[in-house]
Amino acid sequence: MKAVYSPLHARHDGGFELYRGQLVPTFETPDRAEIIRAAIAAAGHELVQPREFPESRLLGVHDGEFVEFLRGAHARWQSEGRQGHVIPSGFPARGLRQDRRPSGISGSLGYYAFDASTPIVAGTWDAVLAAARSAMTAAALVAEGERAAYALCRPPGHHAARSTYGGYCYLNNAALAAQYLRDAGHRRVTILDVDYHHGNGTQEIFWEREDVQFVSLHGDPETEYPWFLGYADERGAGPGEGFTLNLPLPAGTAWDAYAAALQTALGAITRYDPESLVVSLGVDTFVSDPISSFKLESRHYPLIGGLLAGLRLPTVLVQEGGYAVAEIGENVAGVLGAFAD
Ligand code: SP5
Ligand code: ZN
Repeated sequence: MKAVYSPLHARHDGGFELYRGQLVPTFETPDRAEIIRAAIAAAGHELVQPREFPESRLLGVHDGEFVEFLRGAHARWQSEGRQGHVIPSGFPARGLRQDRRPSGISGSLGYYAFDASTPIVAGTWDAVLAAARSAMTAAALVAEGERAAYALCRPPGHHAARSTYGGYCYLNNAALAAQYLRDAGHRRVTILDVDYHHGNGTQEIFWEREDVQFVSLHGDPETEYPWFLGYADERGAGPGEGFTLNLPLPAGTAWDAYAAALQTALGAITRYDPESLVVSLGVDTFVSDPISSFKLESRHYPLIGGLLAGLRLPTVLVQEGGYAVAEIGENVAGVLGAFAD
């Protein structure tokens, strides 16, 4: 299949995240994308560059002032004489005001970010925009008739919501792909999120919408990031009630229980009867992922691909997480390969 890739991803590099009491280099590194690129090229997928899009496309999913904040945050941090990377240090938790958007840099950061693991470095915006364009290009290819297309997005996107960022995510690539398909005339679109972590941003963006179904398999937020969303009782609201489905699974989940939950997800998608599918494709469900706790093995990713392809829907696959770098290429290529057969 066509795989959309931009070398601009590599400009997002060198950041540190707060992890268990220490500032450590981010797990989300440029070599992830380069290893995926090599593996899918070796498997015969055709690499294509992202297209240009008017930036107004971003506003179908994101708040305009949020986008401007992300674009300018690093330059502003530097112009105020600060060193290092842009990392927030305080958030509007319970009891603090959430209706104020402070004008200062620290208050703005706390307002827009929801964790301290998502640094902004000098090249972050270039990479973020390239990833968003990659997802929309893959959606355009599918809207134009491709059976499936893959966007090698880096940084990932599913934790980013309308006006918040975190979880290594800045703009929501999968949501932009789904909105692109809606704007191209697909009446109903499903986003299936198989990343280890709940796609809280995607869920929030489509929470009150009936035209985009959100279905997610993920580590139980009682113990797993992002902790504050992704529970089974979250089902959407207003016109969107019943169009969000969360299937949290316990740490340690291996293939049999995972496959059963995936069958439940596929059943819900079939009942919704969408015109196309967007897959938030994280492979941090892999047994040796350094920050996750499922036990899938490399031989299981072609089985996941086969089950997804079996829906027989035009499909956009969008790269999300996966931090076991040595195996990330094989695992992603395993999913993609099932669509060729
Ligand atoms: C896109 C994506 O996969 N983002 C993940 C961001 C996770 N960042 C915080 C990780 C905290 C992990 N806690 C370790 C729990 C070990 N069981
Ligand atoms: Zn993840």
